[in-house]
Amino acid sequence: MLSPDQLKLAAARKALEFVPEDAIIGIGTGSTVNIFIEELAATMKGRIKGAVSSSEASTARLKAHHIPVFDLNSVDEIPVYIDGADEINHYLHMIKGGGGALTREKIVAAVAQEFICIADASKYVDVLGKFPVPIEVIPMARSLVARELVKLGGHPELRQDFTTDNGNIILDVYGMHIAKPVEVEELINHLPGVVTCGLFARRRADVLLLARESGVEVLR
Ligand code: ABF
Repeated sequence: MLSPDQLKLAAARKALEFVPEDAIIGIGTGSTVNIFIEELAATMKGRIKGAVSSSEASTARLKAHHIPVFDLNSVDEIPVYIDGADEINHYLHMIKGGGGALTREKIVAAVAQEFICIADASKYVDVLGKFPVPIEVIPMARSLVARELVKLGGHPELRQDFTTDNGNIILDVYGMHIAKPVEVEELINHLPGVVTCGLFARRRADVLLLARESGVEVLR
């Protein structure tokens, strides 16, 4: 039986096949992406121009491997964005942000032509919502947003001792019934004080590289 890290490695290696040469690619955040960065550095370092990163943590890891990191504002196009997910459904809608980098992830994903999600089979679900939905909130709006989320049927909890790369807080919302991810994403994103929520439904993944015991499935 393969370990979780072996499954992540299998998905990460498969993702290398989607990386175009000489391009600036988007890089997400998390333990699966960390493995991807190691593989990228080992096999393709000189063959890409560099990366746009979705977090300080990934930036540090890329720089440690001497992979050039570009400011998104200086980049016109990103052919592929490689990132993990906390949950992903059959329509390739995702919950992301367990690592707290959801806003920058959503920004880079919005620029990318193709979003490649790398995940092991434990992340693949019929209905999103068992994993709490992370929401980045401007600190002064914490109570207001929490009250509104309760009205939407959620149970928000402040992520303790955590500040995002943008200086904000995270509310993790438990118990949301997410039958219609696009609608729920829009409802939450319209609350004043919300920077963005960790539902990636309006901009879903284009390709899911799903690592199973039997191999990596490519789902579109
Ligand atoms: C990131 O990857 C996050 O949005 C999500 O929280 C995380 C999944 O992490 P891991 O690969 O460690 O399971 O993109």
